[in-house]
Amino acid sequence: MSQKIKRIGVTGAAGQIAYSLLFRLAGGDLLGLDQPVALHLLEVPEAEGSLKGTVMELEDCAFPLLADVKMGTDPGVVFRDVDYLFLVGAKPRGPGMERKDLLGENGKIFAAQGAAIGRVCPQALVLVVGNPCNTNCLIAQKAAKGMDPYRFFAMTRLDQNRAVSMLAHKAGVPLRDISHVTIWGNHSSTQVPDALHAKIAKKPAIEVIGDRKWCEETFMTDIQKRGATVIAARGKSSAASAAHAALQAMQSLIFPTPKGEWFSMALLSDKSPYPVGKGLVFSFPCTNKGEGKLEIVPGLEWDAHLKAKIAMTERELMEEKELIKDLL
Ligand code: NAX
Repeated sequence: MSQKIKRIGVTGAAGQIAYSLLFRLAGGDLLGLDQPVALHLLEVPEAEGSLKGTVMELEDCAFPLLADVKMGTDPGVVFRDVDYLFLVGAKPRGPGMERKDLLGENGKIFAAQGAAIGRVCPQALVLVVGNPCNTNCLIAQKAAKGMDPYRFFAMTRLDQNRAVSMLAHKAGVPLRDISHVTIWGNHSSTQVPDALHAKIAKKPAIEVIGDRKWCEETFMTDIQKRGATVIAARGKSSAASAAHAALQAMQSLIFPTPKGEWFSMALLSDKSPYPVGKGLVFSFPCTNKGEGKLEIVPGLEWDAHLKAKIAMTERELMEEKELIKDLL
C-alpha cells in the first residue's frame, strides 16, 4: 500500500447523507482496499460540534486506509488539494420559503464553494448532491473561474437506481437483468425516467413488461415522486440510498464504463447530441473513458411521449436558471 493518498471532500459532513457516506469512503468502498484516503469535511459553524462527534466515530473505527481527516468551515481551506469532492450540504426548504428563495439561498453557497474549488482544487472531480442539484451545479461550475466545466456533475443516480429496482420488481427478474436505464433532465419531479430504451435481459423493457401504459405513466410518476414517498414513510428524506448512489456515481466518474453499459449523470448540455438547450446541467445517458472523460451516449430516438416529457424538464431547468441568473 504505497500509493499517494487520495483526498476526498464532503460538504454537509454532519448531515444524514454524509453519516451514511463517510464510513464507506473511509473503509475503501470508493477507491478499493489498497488506496489510502484522507477526508476533508466541510460544515457550517453551527454544525461543527456535531461533526466533531462524527470524526470521533471515524477515529473509533480505526480504518486502516484512513490516513488523515481535516474538518472546517472555510471551503478555501477545506477543499485544498482535494481529488474527489461530494457537494452534499445545502439549505433545506424552510416553512413558507418560495422556490426562488431556496434557489437564491443555495445559489450563494454553491457560488462561494465553486469559487473556492477553482482556486484550491481545480483538478477535482465534483459531484453535486445538494438540491436543487442541477442548478447548484451550474452555479458552482460558473463560479469556478478558469476551471474545466466538465469536471462538475449533478447526481441523478439515485433516480436511476430507483428505476432499475422498480423495473426488476415489475418484471419479476433479478436486478442484474436490468440495464440501459436513463434519467433525462432535472433531479426533480419533472425528471424523465426512460423505459423506452431500458433493457430487461437484453430485450426492450416495454416488450418484456408488455404494458406500455404502465411504463409511460405508473413507472414514470412513481419514480418522479419516490423521494416524497420515502419522506412520507420515514419522516426523513432518503439518506443511505442517496449515499450509496453518490458513491456509485463518483465511481462512474472515476473509472471507465464497462463496454455496452451506460449510466445517468447530469452535466453541462453544451456538447449534447440531443436537442436540449445549451447552458443547462441536464441528465443524459453517459459513458466514461476514464477519470471524468464523459461522453453522452448518442442516437437514442425519442418518441412523442418522451419528447414531450423531456421538453417539460428542460423548461423547468431554464426557469431555474432564469431565477438565479444574477449568480451566473
Ligand atoms: P441534512 O440536512 O441532514 O444535512 C445537510 C448538512 O449540510 C447539514 O449538516 C448542514 O449544516 C450542512 N450545510 C448547510 N449549508 C452548508 C454549507 N454552506 N457548507 C457546508 N455544509 C452545509 O441533509 P441530507 O439529508 O444530508 O441531504 C443533503 C442534500 O442532499 C439536501 O439538499 C437534499 O435535498 C439532497 N438530496 C439529493 C439527492 C439527489 O439525488 N441528488 C437525493 C437525496 C437528498 O434529498
